[in-house]
Amino acid sequence: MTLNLTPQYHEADARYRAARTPAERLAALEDMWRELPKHKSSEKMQAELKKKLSAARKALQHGGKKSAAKADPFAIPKTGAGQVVLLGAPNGGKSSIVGGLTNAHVNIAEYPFATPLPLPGMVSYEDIQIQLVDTPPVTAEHVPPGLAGLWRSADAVLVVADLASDGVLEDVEMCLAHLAERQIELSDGPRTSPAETGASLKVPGVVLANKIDLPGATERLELLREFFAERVRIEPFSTQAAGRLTALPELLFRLIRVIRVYAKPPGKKPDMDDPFILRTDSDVHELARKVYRGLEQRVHAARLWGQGVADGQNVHLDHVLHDRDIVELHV
Ligand SMILES: Nc1nc2c(ncn2[C@@H]2O[C@H](COP(=O)(O)OP(=O)(O)OP(=O)(O)O)[C@@H](O)[C@H]2O)c(=O)[nH]1
Ligand SMILES: [Mg+2]
Repeated sequence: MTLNLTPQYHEADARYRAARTPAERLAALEDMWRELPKHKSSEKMQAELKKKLSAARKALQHGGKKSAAKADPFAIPKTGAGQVVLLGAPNGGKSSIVGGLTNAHVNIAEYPFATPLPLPGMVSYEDIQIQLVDTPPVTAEHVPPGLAGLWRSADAVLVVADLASDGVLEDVEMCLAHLAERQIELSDGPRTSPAETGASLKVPGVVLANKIDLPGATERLELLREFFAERVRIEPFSTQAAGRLTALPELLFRLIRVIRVYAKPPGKKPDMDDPFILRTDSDVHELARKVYRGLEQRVHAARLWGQGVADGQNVHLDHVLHDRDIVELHV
């Protein structure tokens, strides 16, 4: 019997193969484990995966005991609903964006190359947190080692363009070229791995055209649109405009392409404080997997309160869920 592996499994497998640190390896393996169908015909794969998981956990513990100086500063373990990584030329405003939305102690400076290492912060969006990673700048000649690994494993990449700079077109071209050199493309759709497309890894991404508040910025924005609109979405932005800053978390949420689903025990109120985070287009099966972790076969029916159904309607387990759906799983 052939195993029906999900696209998410293949994507996690690709991440596992590309992983450079124990933390990345473990995160990818955990995703593979979650995605692997747990039935008789996958027993061999389950056993192999368990072995790899246990080795990866040991490697991580071992690594943790070694001197902290050896920890890879470019390995940023994912936390929250998704990880968005910034990318841009010096002085574009990357640290200002992370500083404006999170409590991370970023270094914002008028001079370039102010950020030497990646630094994550957590952005609040309604009832979830999204990880936003400040990064050191890239130039045509130099990409800090380890940064490409972050782009590859990110749930989304935000290219920060500096509308105050006459070189903004070249800078965006340079960022896209660094990605393309590593077979990474920014997409307006879902993340797709080379295993499925046979081509580049597609990572959701947007160009944030920053400093729209400055004179001359509108003209440069038009130029950016003229040159890049067919390849990537361009959003004007300013860290100096409160309205634009407060709108950014929603853009991040759309970019990472997840939905929030609330589980409701039969006969009880749903837990509205702690949503389950699923990829967009997930079905009830996937929720069952998250909730029951290996025992999801026990779920045989579901009722739904949410988009496109009557309250409490019975739905099939392959019913596709939407953001903010409430689901009662029956075992
Ligand atoms: N006018 C204006 N200035 C901004 C905006 N965003 C950032 N700046 C300024 O731009 C300069 C650079 O900001 P940073 O956030 O340090 O830029 P960065 O991209 O992190 O720079 P590196 O870490 O050196 O790559 C600082 O002087 C900021 O105050 C904006 O939206 N409008
Ligand atoms: Mg910086």
